[in-house]
Amino acid sequence: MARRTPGLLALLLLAAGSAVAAQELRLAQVPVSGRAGLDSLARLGFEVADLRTVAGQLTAVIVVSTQTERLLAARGYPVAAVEAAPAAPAADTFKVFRSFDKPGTGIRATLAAWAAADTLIHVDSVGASIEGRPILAVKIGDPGDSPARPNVLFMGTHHAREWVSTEMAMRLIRWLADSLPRPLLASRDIWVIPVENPDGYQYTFTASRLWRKNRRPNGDGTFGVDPNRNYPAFWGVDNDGSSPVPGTEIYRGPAPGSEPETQAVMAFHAAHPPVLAISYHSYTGLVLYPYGFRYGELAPDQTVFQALAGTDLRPAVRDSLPASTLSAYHPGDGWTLYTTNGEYTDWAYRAFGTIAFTTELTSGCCTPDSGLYYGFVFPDDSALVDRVFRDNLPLALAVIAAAGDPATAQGPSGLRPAGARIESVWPEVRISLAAAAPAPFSLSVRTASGQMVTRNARADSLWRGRLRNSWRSDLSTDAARALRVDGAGLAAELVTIAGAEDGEPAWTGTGVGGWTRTSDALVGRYAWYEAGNDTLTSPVVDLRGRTRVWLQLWTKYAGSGFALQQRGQVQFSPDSGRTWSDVAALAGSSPAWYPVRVDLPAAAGAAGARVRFVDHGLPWWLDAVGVATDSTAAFQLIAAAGGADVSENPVKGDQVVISWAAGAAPARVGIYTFTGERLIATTVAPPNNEYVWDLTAGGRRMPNGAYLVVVQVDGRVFRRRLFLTRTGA
Ligand code: 0X9
Ligand code: ZN
Repeated sequence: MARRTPGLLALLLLAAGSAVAAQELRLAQVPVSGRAGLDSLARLGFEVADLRTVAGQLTAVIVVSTQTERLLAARGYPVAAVEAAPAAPAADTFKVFRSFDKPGTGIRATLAAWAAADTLIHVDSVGASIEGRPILAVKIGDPGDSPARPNVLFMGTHHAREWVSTEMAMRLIRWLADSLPRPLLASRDIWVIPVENPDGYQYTFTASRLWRKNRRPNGDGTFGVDPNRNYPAFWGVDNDGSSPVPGTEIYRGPAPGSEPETQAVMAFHAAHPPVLAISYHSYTGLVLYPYGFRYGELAPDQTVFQALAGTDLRPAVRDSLPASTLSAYHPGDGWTLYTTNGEYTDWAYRAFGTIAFTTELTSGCCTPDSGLYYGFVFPDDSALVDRVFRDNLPLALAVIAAAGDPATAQGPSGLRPAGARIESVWPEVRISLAAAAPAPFSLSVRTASGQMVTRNARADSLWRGRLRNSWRSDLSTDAARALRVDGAGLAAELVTIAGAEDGEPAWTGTGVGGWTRTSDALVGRYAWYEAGNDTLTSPVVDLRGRTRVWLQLWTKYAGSGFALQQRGQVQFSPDSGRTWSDVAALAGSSPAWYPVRVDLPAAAGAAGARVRFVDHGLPWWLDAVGVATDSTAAFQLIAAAGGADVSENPVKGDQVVISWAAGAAPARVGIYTFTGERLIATTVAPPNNEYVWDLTAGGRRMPNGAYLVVVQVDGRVFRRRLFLTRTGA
C-alpha cells in the first residue's frame, strides 16, 4: 500500500471548494403520519435522524438546507426549526474532537505520531478521497498481513457529522495496542479505518457541522454522495433505501461504487477480506446487521449475528450515557430501523461473507442550555466519549475473538449461535443448515389430515451465508403439521398451531380494547393485532412426554427504531399461567411478516404450558403461532416400538415413506409385487432410517393393488403389506 499525498488537482479542488459558500444545514422537524409518511420523506431523499411525538403528532427530525427545505414546503410539509444551525467553529478548538487535517493533533497527525512511537501501530493509506485526502487504515499488531490470521475491520465516520464514531475508532486503536491480550493480538489481523469519509469530516469542522456525505461535486450545483448508499450490493434497488436525486442526504451516486472513498474500502476488502467488521455511526443506540435492503428479509447467518449483537431480551451493548432513555442498544436486522440499499454491511456480507455490523452509537440526550438533545452534535466531553467507548468495547472484543471460528462465537451477553434447526414448519418451511451441508434434499411433510407428502427445498443465493444456509420449501406445504428433513437428521412437529381462525380454542385477551382479530393475516382469514398495552394468552398445552420444545411465531410490527420503549414481550409459563418468564422481546419497525423461533427449554414435559404476548404500545401482529418439538416421533409410529412403518396405508398419494428404528448397520429395503416380483432393492445407512418410495418414478404410475415391503435391519426382518388405492392408477 502506497502512502499518498494530495495531488495538485486535489489542492486546486480544495481551494475551489472553499470559495463556494457553505450550504447551511440545520435540524428541522416535520409532522409525518406513520410508515407511509416516513417512506415518502425517504423518497424525497431525507435521512430521518429521529422521531418524536410533538403535541401528540408523530414528527420526524431531518437535516435541511435552504434548498431542501423549499422542496418540502412545495410538497406541503410544514417545516419547523429544532434549533439554529450549529455555528461552524472558527477553528479546531474542541477538547475532544479534532479535524482530519488539524496540524499536530488532527486525526492524520495523531495517527502518524502513534505509528512513530508505537511498534504495534502501523498506518497506511488504502486510497484517496475526492479532495485527495488519504483513507487511512491502521493495523494493530504485526505490520504484515498473514493469510493464517483472520482479518477483523472497524470503521468510523462514513457520515461526516458523526464525530463520535471516529473517536470510538481512535480509542479502540489505542486500547488494542495497549491492552489487548497479546496471544489474541498475535492471532488476528486487526484493522481500523477511523475516517472513511475524510473530506466530509473535514468539512464539518471548517464549514458545515451537519454535513453528512462526501464532497463530490455532483455537476448540478449540489455536492456529495452518501458513502453508505454507494456500495455495489442492492445498489439503487428502490428509492426508499437511497435516492437518485443528487442534492439529497441519501444520494446513492451515479453508479455502484462510483466514489473513490467507496473504492478504497472495496479494494481493502479484496486485499484483506474481513471475517467480521463493525462500521460505527451515530446516534440512535442500535446494533444492526444484514439484511437491511428489504423489510422482513432475514440473513441466513442470523443466528451468528444474534449471538454477537444479542437480542432485545439479551442485548450486547449497554448504554450508560447519563441522559440516555434506554439502558441498552437495540440489536436487529437493518430494516428494523429503515431500509437502505448500497449500504456497507449488506455489501460486505454479500461480497465477502463478512459478519458485518452497523453500530449506531448513542449521543446522550439533553444539552444543559437548550434542554434539547445532542443528536449528531455529541458533547465535547471526554468522560462521555469514554463511556461510549467502554460500552462498546465488549462487542468489539467479542468480534475479534469470534474471528477464529465464528460458528462458536460468543457474544457479550453470553449468546452462542444455534445449531442446524427447523425455524418454521408452517405456513412456510424454513430450515437453517450448515453452509457446508449437502445441497438439495427432500422434505417429508405430514399434513393436518395425516397425509404424507414429499417436497423439495431450495436455498436461493440470498439465503446462502457464511456459516448457514436457509432452506425453504419450493412448494406450498398447506396445513403442514410435521416435517422431516430427509438426510439431515432433523424433524419437527407442531403440537399446536393457532392464528385467530374460527374454530380454534379461544385465546384470552381478545375483545374490546384488547387484541383483536384482523383480516390483515399472514395465512388463513385472520391474524391477531394489538396497538396498546394488552396481553394475549394461549390456552394450556399438554407437553408431557415432549422434549426439545420451541415456539414458532410469525410476526410483524409497526414500531420505530427511534421509539424503542414500544415493545412486544413474549412470555412462557410451565404451570398454566401461575408463573411467567420472558422468552423474547421485539422492537423497531417490521412492516413485513417474518418467522421467529424461540426455544423453550423450560417447556419440556410441562402439563400446563402456556405462552402469552404482552404488548407495550407496539402496533403488533401475530399469526401461525405454534408450540413445536424437535422430534422424529411423528414419523416413527411403529418404529418407536422397534418395528417398521409406512406413512400411509392404503396409499392415496404419490409417495410413501417407509421408516424403521435405525440400527447400527445399513438397513436393506425390498419392495415386491404380491406375485413376488422385486421392484426395489436398496440399502440405507444409519442415521437415516427411512426410504421414500416414489410411485411415479420413471414416469410410470405404479398400478393399484397389494405390495410387500421388507426391511432388514441388524438381523431383524419387518414385513408390511401395502395397498395402493390411488385414483386414476
Ligand atoms: O442510514 C444509515 O446509513 C445508517 N444510519 S445513520 O443515521 N448513521 O445515517 C444506518 C445504516 C444501517 N442499515 C440499515 N438501517 N438498513
Ligand atoms: Zn451514519
